[in-house]
Amino acid sequence: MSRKDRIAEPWGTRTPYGPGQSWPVRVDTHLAQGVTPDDVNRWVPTASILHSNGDGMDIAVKDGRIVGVRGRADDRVNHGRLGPKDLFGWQANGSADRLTRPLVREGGRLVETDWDTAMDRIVRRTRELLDEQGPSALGFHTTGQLFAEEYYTLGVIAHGGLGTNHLDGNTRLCTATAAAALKESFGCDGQPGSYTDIDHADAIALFGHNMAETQTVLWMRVLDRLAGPNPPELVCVDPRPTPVARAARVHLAPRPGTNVALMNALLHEIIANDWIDRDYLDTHVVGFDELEKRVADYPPELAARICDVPAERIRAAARILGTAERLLSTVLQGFYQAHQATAAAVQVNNLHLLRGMLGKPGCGVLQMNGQPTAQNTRECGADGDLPGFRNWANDAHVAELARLWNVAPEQIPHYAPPTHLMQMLRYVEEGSIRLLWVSGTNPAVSLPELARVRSVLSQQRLLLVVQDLFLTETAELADIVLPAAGWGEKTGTFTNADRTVHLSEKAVDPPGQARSDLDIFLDYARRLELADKDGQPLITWHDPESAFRAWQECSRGRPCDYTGLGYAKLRERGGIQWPCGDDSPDGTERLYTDGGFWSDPDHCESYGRDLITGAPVEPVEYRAMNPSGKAVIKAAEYLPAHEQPDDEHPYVLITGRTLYHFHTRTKTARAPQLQAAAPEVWVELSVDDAASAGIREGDFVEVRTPRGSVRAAARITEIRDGVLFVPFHYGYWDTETGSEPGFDGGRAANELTLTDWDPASKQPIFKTAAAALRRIGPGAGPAPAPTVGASAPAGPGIDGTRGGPEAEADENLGPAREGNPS
Ligand SMILES: Nc1nc2c(c(=O)[nH]1)N[C@H]1C(S)=C(S)[C@@H](COP(=O)(O)OP(=O)(O)OC[C@H]3O[C@@H](n4cnc5c(=O)[nH]c(N)nc54)[C@H](O)[C@@H]3O)O[C@H]1N2
Ligand SMILES: Nc1nc2c(c(=O)[nH]1)N[C@H]1C(S)=C(S)[C@@H](COP(=O)(O)OP(=O)(O)OC[C@H]3O[C@@H](n4cnc5c(=O)[nH]c(N)nc54)[C@H](O)[C@@H]3O)O[C@H]1N2
Ligand SMILES: [Mo]
Repeated sequence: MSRKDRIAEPWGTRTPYGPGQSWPVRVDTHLAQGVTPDDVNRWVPTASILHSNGDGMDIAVKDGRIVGVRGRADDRVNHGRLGPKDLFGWQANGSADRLTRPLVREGGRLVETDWDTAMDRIVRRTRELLDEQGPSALGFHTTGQLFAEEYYTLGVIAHGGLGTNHLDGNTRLCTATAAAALKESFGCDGQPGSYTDIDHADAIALFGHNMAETQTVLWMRVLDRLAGPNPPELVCVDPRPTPVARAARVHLAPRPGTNVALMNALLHEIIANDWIDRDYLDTHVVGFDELEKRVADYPPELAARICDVPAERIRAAARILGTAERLLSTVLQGFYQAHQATAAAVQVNNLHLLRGMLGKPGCGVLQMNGQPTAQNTRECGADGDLPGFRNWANDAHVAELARLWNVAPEQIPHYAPPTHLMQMLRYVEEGSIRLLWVSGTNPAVSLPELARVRSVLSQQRLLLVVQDLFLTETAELADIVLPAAGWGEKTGTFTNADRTVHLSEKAVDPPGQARSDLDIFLDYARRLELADKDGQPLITWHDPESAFRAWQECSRGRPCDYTGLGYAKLRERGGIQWPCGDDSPDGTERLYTDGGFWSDPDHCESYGRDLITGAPVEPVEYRAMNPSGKAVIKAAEYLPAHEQPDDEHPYVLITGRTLYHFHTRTKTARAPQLQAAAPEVWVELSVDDAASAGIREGDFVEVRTPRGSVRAAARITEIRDGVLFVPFHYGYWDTETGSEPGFDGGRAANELTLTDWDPASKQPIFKTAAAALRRIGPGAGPAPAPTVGASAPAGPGIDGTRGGPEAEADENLGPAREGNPS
């Protein structure tokens, strides 16, 4: 057993291992000051909720309160480890400023009320709008942070009960592109690979993914391989000096927004050197010829000019990707939050198809998720898809759902793809959506172009319902605020990025009158008397387990088959990967092991889209292109980002994350160790840019775009020249001004970002905008940015980020065993 300051050392102690060996166990525990393991009354199983990794953990309960957490040694995902956000973030549950009663707006102010009053107002307005305008007046904006049971219930209410097409999640901002890219290439959502591919890979490529800071436990697995015998070679594609970039054999730091040009050059090299698996392509894939023609136009020298990366380095990366025997790739927001998001992400799938590297140990693609339960938002049909990965454009799929729900097929909107979030916002702006119900997300900080978002959400004619744990910036704009129970206070299941399903059990009661999201949605359906076509209640379940059973039934025979899972099995066995049905009672480690895909025209989730225009492919067209259900290679030309730097706005602005905070900080700012590690917003810029602008470390600066401005302290790093980075975690709830910027400028990165999205996935572009930078004056010492991670200062002389005794966690290394060389 050892104790470590896990703010200063986020990844903890190394436990090296070699290829094909099993990852050694290390159990991480953090308990509140003064609490010992003997004091703990119960350990309640769950999984981590502050990223998509799905680390198995137990919540320590003492006297009805959460007092700490411990990783689960036997969990397939983390083998006992936890990251800093999970070790400390649970403290937010017990925060004194949790919402405990419903609030309604009276005379301009939010005042406390009871559940009947709040729910009756929502139900009355719903009825009025249905009568006056029909279901298109109702919109739902949900999240990637509830449980499967809750999404499924919301999906049935919206699609089957109300008949509105306007249901989407913040997953649109997050992993819409992951889903879109998987659908384009394999006909269906669902990660081909598994985290265990890290144990086998001899090369790992991370495309726009700062795994070290955003999936700390998965990065521990990579670090342990790097510290062991025969380590894998890493390729990193990221304009910032992330820990991934520092650990990489080859780091490509492209100009933001140029991923497609870079990918095309990498594929050009792979084809030119004949590093391709012709048998695999002939048997299992369509579309190779088009790709070959397309990438012929992208020699490394061309990409080198577009991306401003040395051609030799592109060749070096291509050699690793092209000659690896077991290649694992991961893709995340550096690719997804861009103007050619799907086009770029699909090229990573193409790389694996070219090399026949799918469905074998070490050969996976992880089109990553970000949020803990984003996979469920997508599966359960709460994000702009129909549940069970059903195809809205396939009448047989809609009929199947109609049978399951006992409603008429016409009741389920399928005249067009479900409305994407940015379009919903437009409908609110124009006044056709009059009731917007926001659950588990904070759009007044997380959506692009916040000045517009605030004005859209605060319109008089809109009834805005916000269901949250805290009075967020969005809740402050609401007409009705519903207090929700969170993780640890309710039971349900959720699925991580490698398809591992965990049961998360209720450990403690929610505060005050807060209720689970499931109970709130069920109550709404009951009060509205939503009925099936025989006049019976549409919703036939009443609690988490019965909701899960209904969802299992919906998933039957579909790629995400849950029928072999159940609460009892999940309790007994911990995390299990779907599909899990009659043929696969133990779950499924890797998809597509036999080169068979779910892309058959009758079976597939989507017929795909044109990557450049986003236009949906017609069913007949798809049938002609892919009659026998093979994987699909789609090529794309590079197009420049829409907003380019000019004299007035000479920098490219990108936004993203730091290790210590989660999103809009509603949880992590309420955990003292995490908040202290990254207390205020900052802006990163390069050594040369700082020198030419006369800016020194810690100076107070203003970043401005045509949308707005942010004021922050400058952190000088090894980021590439011409690029500014602002973390998007800092809104206004913990400032004097509340929901809006102060008189001297903003703090939220999204004051700066633009209203624009990828044509295929409709995911907004958070990672390219043209910006100006101006020095305002000296700061009070170095910027408040962590020294750990991508925000590490370029020069010496700045104290390292530490947590001190309060941030210590126990690390219990498992017994040395085979596979553990130390
Ligand atoms: N600590 C922490 N962890 C989290 C979260 C969190 O808020 N905090 N959120 C979770 C969620 S929901 C998500 S979606 C994930 C996101 O996880 P990541 O995608 O890893 O995080 P980001 O910081 O948004 O972006 C990743 C990288 O993209 C790079 N990038 C920017 N522009 C470009 C470009 O044009 N090309 C390339 N190749 N790279 C570019 C940035 O420099 C950045 O390092 O993290 C999850 N985990
Ligand atoms: N500029 C910029 N903007 C971005 C990004 C970026 O990289 N740059 N990333 C985007 C991405 S990937 C994401 S995922 C989004 C995240 O953006 P948001 O979803 O807006 O951010 P969160 O802070 O996670 O908001 C979740 C809310 O749900 C509440 N909550 C937590 N658990 C529960 C629960 O069980 N029930 C209910 N009802 N509420 C709950 C929390 O208190 C919080 O207010 O931001 C996006 N916006
Ligand atoms: Mo996300």
